[in-house]
Amino acid sequence: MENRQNEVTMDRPEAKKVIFSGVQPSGMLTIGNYLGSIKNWPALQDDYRCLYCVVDLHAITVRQEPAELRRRTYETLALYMAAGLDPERNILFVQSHVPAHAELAWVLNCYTMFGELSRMTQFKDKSRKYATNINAGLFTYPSLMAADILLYQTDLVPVGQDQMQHIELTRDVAVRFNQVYGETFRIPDGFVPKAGAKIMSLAEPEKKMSKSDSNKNASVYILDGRDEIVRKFKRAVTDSDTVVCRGENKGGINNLMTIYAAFTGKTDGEIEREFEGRGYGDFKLAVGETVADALAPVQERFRALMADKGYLESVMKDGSAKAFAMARKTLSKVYRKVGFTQPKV
Ligand code: AQP
Repeated sequence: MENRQNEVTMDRPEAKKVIFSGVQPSGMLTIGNYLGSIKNWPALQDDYRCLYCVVDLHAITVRQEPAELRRRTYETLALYMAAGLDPERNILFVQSHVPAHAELAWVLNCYTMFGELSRMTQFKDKSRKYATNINAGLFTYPSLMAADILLYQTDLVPVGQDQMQHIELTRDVAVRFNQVYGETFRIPDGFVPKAGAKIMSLAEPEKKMSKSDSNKNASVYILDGRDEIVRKFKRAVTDSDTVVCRGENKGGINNLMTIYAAFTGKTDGEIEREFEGRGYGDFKLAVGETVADALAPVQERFRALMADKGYLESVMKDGSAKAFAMARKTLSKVYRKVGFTQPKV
């Protein structure tokens, strides 16, 4: 979908469109995060100006153990690179290293309606899941996400299906701000991958696979060992049918077909033919082995990167300096438009 408004009034000198996305370091990343987001990013690095952020500010909307949050921040950045992102061709950084995210989020909070935030599915889900900690940050999470995106005059936001509602809200807030103050933000489009847009839990296939699921058998983590991966797929909840094909009331098999298709590029028809006359057991084993094979090189690169913390820190530093330079321009423009005075230096 193209934006006429962007085409007409928000031309930028650089030719490449801007892509922004991120992952919360709120747990070990799952194959849901992998298929819905980071696996798709390296293919974009030559044709777009790409920024990928480890969104630690978002992560604390749910209680985190500080030492673990720090470790997961490094791990998430290392996984970005292990999945194929080159820090020379992408801006890779940590959200809290660029204060403009929190600063713009505050301004956008004042242009986002209580009713809009109340309708967000993620807020409703997380309020149920963390009933004793329904904090204001959890509620205003989408305003921070809007700030992340709008700061960089982003054109496209690659995300899993679950985040599309937040992208819609980002667009609404940007349009509202532009209507009041004149053209300030580009209006971004979200886009979801064809395969792997929504990977479901292996234990409860009606629920999304999540890194923070307390049932460790429900999620396959990118860093799970081969045996662990195969074991989890063998235990995956299916149904009483025996034929490998999609169908109503076959949520578990539908999900395994989605995962298998995303890792192999095979169509549903090809998968059905491959497993014709064979039971679910064979299919589950094949999915497990395929996923383990595909993740092995990512895990190897991850381990090498984690062994060099100094290098990861240099990537963070370089990335945040580049991100800051872009973010500062948008933030100054916003501050000027809303009527803030600029300090004299
Ligand atoms: N199950 C999924 N299938 C496909 N894509 C998914 N994503 C998340 N889960 C799936 C995509 O991963 C990116 C990063 O997500 P996030 O860390 O910002 O937060 P999330 O969507 O809330 O992911 P989780 O794993 O469920 O985290 P927790 O448990 O901490 O809430 C996004 O592009 C998302 O769409």
